[in-house]
Amino acid sequence: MFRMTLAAGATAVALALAGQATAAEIQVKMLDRGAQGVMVFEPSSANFKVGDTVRFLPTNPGHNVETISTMLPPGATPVKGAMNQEVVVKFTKPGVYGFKCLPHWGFGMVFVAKVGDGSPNLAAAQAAAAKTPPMTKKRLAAAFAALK
Ligand SMILES: [Cu+2]
Repeated sequence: MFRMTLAAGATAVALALAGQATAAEIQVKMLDRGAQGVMVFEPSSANFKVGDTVRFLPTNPGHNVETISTMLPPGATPVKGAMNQEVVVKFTKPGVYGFKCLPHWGFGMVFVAKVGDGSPNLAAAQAAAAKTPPMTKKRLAAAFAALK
């Protein structure tokens, strides 16, 4: 019994160390309909560490993903995916990254990534979000609210 407990403890430590060394990937679906309504990225926001990646999956056709120019950390590279294209973005700079589906921007089809504590442009990104069309603004506010 004592030996089993020790082994379980060692496994937990090994897993914790592996978690620190391995960058995480979060998958985001592009959907015609999701839990938040029509034309959504699901999930609509997530927290990342520098070095993590996000993979946008064209689950339903008719969507693309590209960065929102006013919601990008200083020095970060803009991204523009083609329609129905899977896009993988590795976050090399801390800050807030806004993504949109161009055809459904007005519907509020947006995704927000907060990398690290987001501090380089968190305030600027939230100020930019407040100036977007009504449905977009509402979805962006919900996306920010769901972040840690
Ligand atoms: Cu779309």
